[in-house]
Amino acid sequence: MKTALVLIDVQNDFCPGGRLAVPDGDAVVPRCNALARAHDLVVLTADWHPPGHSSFASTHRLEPYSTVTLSYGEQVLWPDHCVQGTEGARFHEDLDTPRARLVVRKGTDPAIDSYSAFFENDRTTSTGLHGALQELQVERLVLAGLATDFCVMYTALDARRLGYEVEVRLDACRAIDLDGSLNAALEAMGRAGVTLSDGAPA
Ligand code: VGL
Ligand code: ZN
Repeated sequence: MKTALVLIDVQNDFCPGGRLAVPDGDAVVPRCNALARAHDLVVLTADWHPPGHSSFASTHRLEPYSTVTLSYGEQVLWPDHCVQGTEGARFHEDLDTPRARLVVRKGTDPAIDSYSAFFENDRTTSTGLHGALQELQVERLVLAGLATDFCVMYTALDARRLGYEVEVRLDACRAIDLDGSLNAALEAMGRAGVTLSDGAPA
């Protein structure tokens, strides 16, 4: 079965010192590099927002981590992060994936956030990744990166819905963990039939 490794949002703003730093986020970098060396097909995703994006608290003059209702439903508001073309939006400088074949940028529509690498948060706007993976005859995905409880989880759940076998390498992920969101994410992924692994031999 053909497998793709998808490395999610290993960007400066999600690492210590970044605008939406995930605790210990940079710990995933060497682990993602090792995974990339072990896979033939590597896909990178990048959160890539225009300035004034609707997921930014500053756009609504509200506090970060509050929520608002947008056209597609409830949306958590974040500090400004991963603004197109900025240093914070670049991949971590130690991410070493020279053979990566596809880069998927998401969250580019000012009005719609996108946690999943497949569909934006309106659940219908496609990023194009599924089509690309289908053309490459990929049936199984290995996921790692940031953050376990947002972009990794939404990508994993959409991938299951689309019919992929999915393994999330928890040792190569780190979480934001807002109000128990990490535990909720692990449960949701388990229920959806995602294999949660830590890289130890089975
Ligand atoms: C992410 C919050 C906002 C993520 C992206 O990559 O998990 N989280 N934008
Ligand atoms: Zn974002």
